[in-house]
This record gives sequence, structure tokens and C-alpha cells, in this order.
Amino acid sequence: MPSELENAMESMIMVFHRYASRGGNPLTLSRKELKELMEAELSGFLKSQKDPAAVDKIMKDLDTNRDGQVDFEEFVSLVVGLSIACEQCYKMHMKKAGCKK
Ligand SMILES: [Ca+2]
Repeated sequence: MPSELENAMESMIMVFHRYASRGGNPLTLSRKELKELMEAELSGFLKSQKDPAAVDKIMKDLDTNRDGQVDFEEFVSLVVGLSIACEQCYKMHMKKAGCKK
């Protein structure tokens, strides 16, 4: 049976491919697919992303090879960046609230 962390990695892969396969290149996220993914899967962590300019900015930041698409490697950097930000919040929260989550 996969571990918790292995499950998390598998989920990342599954979510990426679920959105990437919606149209165009099935191996990459278009701007539209990225927006749909962020709205549906990251709405808790990216509350301010209703702003269409924010999607463009994130897309531009992620698309390091500048092909107008977000591949899995580029997508992972979004997840990693958000995870780092969340972990910092988590630490601050732990400090403030003792050890409860
Ligand atoms: Ca790209």
C-alpha cells in the first residue's frame, strides 16, 4: 500500500493529467486548463486568484521554457512554492496557537 507521501505525489500527477488532458496538448496545461485547475483544486490556498491578471502572472512565472504551456515540471514548481508558503503559515500558526492545527 502506498504511503501518505506517495499518495500525495500520485494525487499531484493525477490532478495535473486530469486537467492537462482536457484539450490541446494532453501533456501540458494551457492557460485555460491552469485557470480551471487553480479554481477547482487550489481555491483554498489561492483565494485572491479570481483576478484574471493573477492567472496570467502565475502562468508567466511557471512557464519557464516560454512555450505558452505549463508542463508537469513547471506545475510542480507551483505546488512546491505553495507548499513552502503554507508550511511557513503552518509554523506561524503553531507558534501562535500552541500545537493545535
Ligand atoms: Ca512551458
